[in-house]
Amino acid sequence: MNTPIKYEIVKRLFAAKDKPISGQQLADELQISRTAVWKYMKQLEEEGYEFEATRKKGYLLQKSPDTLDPSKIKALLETERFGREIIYEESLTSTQTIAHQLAQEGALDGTLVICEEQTEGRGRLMREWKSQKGKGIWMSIIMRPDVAPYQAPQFTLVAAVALTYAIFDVTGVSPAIKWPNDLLINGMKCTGILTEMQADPDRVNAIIMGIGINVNHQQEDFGEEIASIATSLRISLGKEIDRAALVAKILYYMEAFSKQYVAEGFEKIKTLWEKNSCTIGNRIKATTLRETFIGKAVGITKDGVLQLLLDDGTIKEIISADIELEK
Ligand code: BT5
Repeated sequence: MNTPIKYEIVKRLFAAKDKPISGQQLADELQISRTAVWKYMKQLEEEGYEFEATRKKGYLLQKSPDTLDPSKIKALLETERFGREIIYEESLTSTQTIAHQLAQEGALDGTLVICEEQTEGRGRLMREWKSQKGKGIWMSIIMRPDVAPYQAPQFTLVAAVALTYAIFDVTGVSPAIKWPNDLLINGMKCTGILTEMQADPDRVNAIIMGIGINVNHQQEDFGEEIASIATSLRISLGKEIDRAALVAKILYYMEAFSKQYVAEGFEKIKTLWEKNSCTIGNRIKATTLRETFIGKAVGITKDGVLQLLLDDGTIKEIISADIELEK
């Protein structure tokens, strides 16, 4: 699908950030007349875009409507493969469930499944993930890296690093990574990651990378169940965020960091992860399916396993758990 010209204009306005672009430059680059540019700008204004337009300097983007229109996401992409195929629906049960089906049917590496609302969004261990309509980013990426099944869990940490970078680029907010799969702002959860896979004994066929981000929620949008633990990017930033621009950046960093992980191993990701983590260095309680351990989180291994220094001086390696800060 070719990108509609209006989104080619949006792409250039986003890329220009706070520098205006002249109508003549847009006309030249897109090989259309000045009048055509003007007509597209009117069309965009009708859709909710706002520009500051000065005769001498040109157009400066002031506000863009918060839509997840796949043409808009595609216009903002800086990737080779990720997001080149997009399945977008108003409402889905869970983007994970749909992505699993599509992966089984042979969907390409980088295929994105995204929606405005999930009716059966889920977290780990089949916990519920609240996915309110039009407020967040509820998406799954089908990835087909050439790795063995034991390397799949590290993709949760790859995603955590990628998301931290993307969120910072688009909003200036720096979330902290809580091992293994949460991003927090001021101790409250704004993002959850769910990594699942389809594999043969020695080879991964697909990783289904589920990402849920509370983006434009206001405090009253969170129901009673999660009001005391959840936050959004908007609450932190104090203004609305363009979700399509954030999705495009996430795809960019996900592609870049997973490529780096596959080509060079986990070491660099591990360093970035530890730098942005709020887990390492703290005394925590880790609850696994069977037991509870208390100790100081001293690091992660090259496989992404959490190392806990217990009070008896031994190191306990935790593969999977829920963790809480311990006073
Ligand atoms: C997670 O699980 O944090 C992974 C969440 C992954 C969600 C995405 S959305 C797109 C894709 N499609 C899906 O169906 N899922 C993925 P976990 O660590 O188990 O945390 C779940 C817990 O987080 C719940 O038990 C609640 O306490 C809390 N929670 C639920 N919804 C939340 C929200 N919107 N914001 C913050 N916390 C929430």
